[in-house]
Amino acid sequence: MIKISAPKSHPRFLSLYYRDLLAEGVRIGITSLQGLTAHGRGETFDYLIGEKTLLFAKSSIKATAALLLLARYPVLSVNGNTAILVPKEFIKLSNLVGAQIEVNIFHASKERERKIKAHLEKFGAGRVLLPGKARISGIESNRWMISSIGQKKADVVFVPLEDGDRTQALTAMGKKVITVDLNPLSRTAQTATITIVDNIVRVMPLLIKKADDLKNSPPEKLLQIVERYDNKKILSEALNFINRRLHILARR
Ligand code: PTJ
Repeated sequence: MIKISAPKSHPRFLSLYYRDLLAEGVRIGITSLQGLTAHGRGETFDYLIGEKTLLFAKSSIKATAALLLLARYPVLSVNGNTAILVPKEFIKLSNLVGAQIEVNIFHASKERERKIKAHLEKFGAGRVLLPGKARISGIESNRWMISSIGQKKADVVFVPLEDGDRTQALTAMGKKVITVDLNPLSRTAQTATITIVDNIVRVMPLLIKKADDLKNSPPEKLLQIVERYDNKKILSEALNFINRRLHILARR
């Protein structure tokens, strides 16, 4: 049972709730301590976009749903933050699009990997892959270790909440990479095939709904959605939105 420190009537209740959830994640050995600071970075950008799912994020969510449905072998990569924030949603999405779930963490800990796997299984996950002997070439962080029946085989990899070295390396291996990152300037946001600039807790239910809506669409329609999508344009829309919003707020 998570101990929530704020009353439900508090104007920032949701924000406090997710902080408590992450603190609980650290307490039960799922989330890294660094995950708390990463969340703080995300919160800053969430303030800048007004804590809403904006049109540019909706376009990315639609393209993500289409790409995951088209994928031959999609893999959803889970870390210590996403495991505690959206475990049920990860499982639902993996079932809907027929994707593998693979644990892949930056701050090395075999024990935390096992705990993340067990946590997802507790929520009903069928198969959760752990990093194995396969590797992502070109990176030196702990994330280089991957499963030979997970990311190694994947054509599309979903890697939310990371600002790092993996996206470019996966792209160099010929894979398409999707991320969720509130910071449109992060390395991962800038180099992914699709970047959803929004909070993961708002994204996952919308992504599940969109994948469900599109799941019986003909492949030509899904392909058209993916081909029309332009990530550079989406990132500049996000930055322009923040820029305009700050100008308006500063003039008040
Ligand atoms: O469990 P581990 O060891 O894999 O560690 C996970 C973290 C998240 C600590 C690790 O991947 C990391 O250090 O990530 P970064 O480099 O801080 O990048 C995380 C990115 O996600 C940042 O650009 C944040 O702005 C963004 N972010 C944080 N919280 C959210 C978010 N984006 C969307 N929704 C959030 N809730």
